[in-house]
Amino acid sequence: MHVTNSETRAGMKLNCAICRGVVLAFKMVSVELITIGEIQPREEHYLQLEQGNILFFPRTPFELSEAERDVLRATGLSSSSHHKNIAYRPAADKVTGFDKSMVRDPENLHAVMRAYSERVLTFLRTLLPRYMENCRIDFASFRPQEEEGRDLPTKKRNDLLHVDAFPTRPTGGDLILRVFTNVNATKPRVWLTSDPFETLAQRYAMDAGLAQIAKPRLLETLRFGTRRSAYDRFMLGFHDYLKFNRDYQQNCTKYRFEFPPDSTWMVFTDIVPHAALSGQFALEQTVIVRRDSLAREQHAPIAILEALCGHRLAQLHS
Ligand SMILES: O=C(O)CCC(=O)C(=O)O
Ligand SMILES: [Fe+2]
Repeated sequence: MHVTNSETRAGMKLNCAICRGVVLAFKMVSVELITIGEIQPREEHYLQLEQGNILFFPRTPFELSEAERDVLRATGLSSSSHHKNIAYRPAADKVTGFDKSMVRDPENLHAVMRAYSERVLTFLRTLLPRYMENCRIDFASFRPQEEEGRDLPTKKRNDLLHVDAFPTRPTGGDLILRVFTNVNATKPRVWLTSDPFETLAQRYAMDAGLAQIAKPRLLETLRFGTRRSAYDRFMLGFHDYLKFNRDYQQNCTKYRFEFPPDSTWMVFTDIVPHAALSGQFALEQTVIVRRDSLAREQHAPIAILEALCGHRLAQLHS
């Protein structure tokens, strides 16, 4: 069964704060939840994701037992911790970012995070095989803190709209696909999103310094080394630019989504501006998707930026 979006809205009490979308000269752009009932690779799943929609599974489509969820819900982050989340690194099979005094059973936590990571990846290989063929497997994370009222510096705040860019893992123009699962027993995870990257870039990329970054200078090469492409420098700056931009935060079009307990959703978090307003206990796995695996390469943020500034911003990974 493939459920349409209007059914999604009725079925999950979807809450849209401002659902008008933005009327561009030629098209309407808005972020939608696309509810998936059937786990089969379909062309439209790729296209929906690349157009800036969220693939939504009302029930988590892979195993995650109550006992495993209990292990997670018994895990905290110390308030003094400088880590935002607990991370799992699949390549090293290591969990980092937790305070031993807060975790009753580190071995169990490790086992649950490894199992989550493996199950998400197996599931993605079935649902989106073309993306997975040449992808890079990034970290998984567990988010044990209540998002509402967190006291974080502006750059690290989750409740401000942003597109993702990782300071320690530049993508070189490839895309950040993230899968989230709400393991809270009773509370939804509440997100705001806004119109996708193309609309955002047309409005703000030049103001955020795209033209200057597109022509790298010697000083910047020395500062960042040659590993960080112009694209990655722009995206890192753009993440902060958006969080500090009052006009954007206050006036952009906003869509509010409530992801209920036991739901799973996936989204390109560098295409879709997002903010987590409230919710506690979410799991997440990140995959870096090569831009030449997309159904339409012109959907990649790098292609949108290159068209805007007229310069190459990174070489394709070999
Ligand atoms: O934890 C969430 O729901 C999303 C937070 C976020 O935007 C991020 O980790 O980049
Ligand atoms: Fe984010």
